Amino acid sequence: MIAMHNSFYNPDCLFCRIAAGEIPADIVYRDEHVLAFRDINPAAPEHLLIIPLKHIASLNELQSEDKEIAGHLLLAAGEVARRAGLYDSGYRMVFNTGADALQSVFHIHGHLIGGCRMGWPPF
Ligand code: IU
Repeated sequence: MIAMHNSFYNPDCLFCRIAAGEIPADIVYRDEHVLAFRDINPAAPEHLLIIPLKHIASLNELQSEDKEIAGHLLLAAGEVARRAGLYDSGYRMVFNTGADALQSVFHIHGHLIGGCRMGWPPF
């Protein structure tokens, strides 16, 4: 395969590699802008990650030119929740950003969690 080195795909990013099909994942949804797959270490009965196909490290790096991608990611949430059986019972979408939020993978991902009654606040 020809290595792609551009600002869209970062070969050192795990989630870029999942989006490119280089690393397997339990994919539940894909369209032209986003991909959703099950978290490998679920924190709830259902735990999915929705990511943009474009490499954007965190919400802090989101630019106004990414508006369509950002909107698309949120628009996809309802369909991802429906496919995971969470549409009617409810779910939570969280974007851990930076150190205090314990972000560990630096490619934007919305955690879509559900399948149980949750508490609030989360600390
Ligand atoms: P965080 O918000 O950056 O901490 O979330 C990263 C998530 O990515 C976390 O819930 C991990 O379980 C998940 N994950 C994954 O699904 N597959 C992997 O190979 C790795 C992490 I590494």
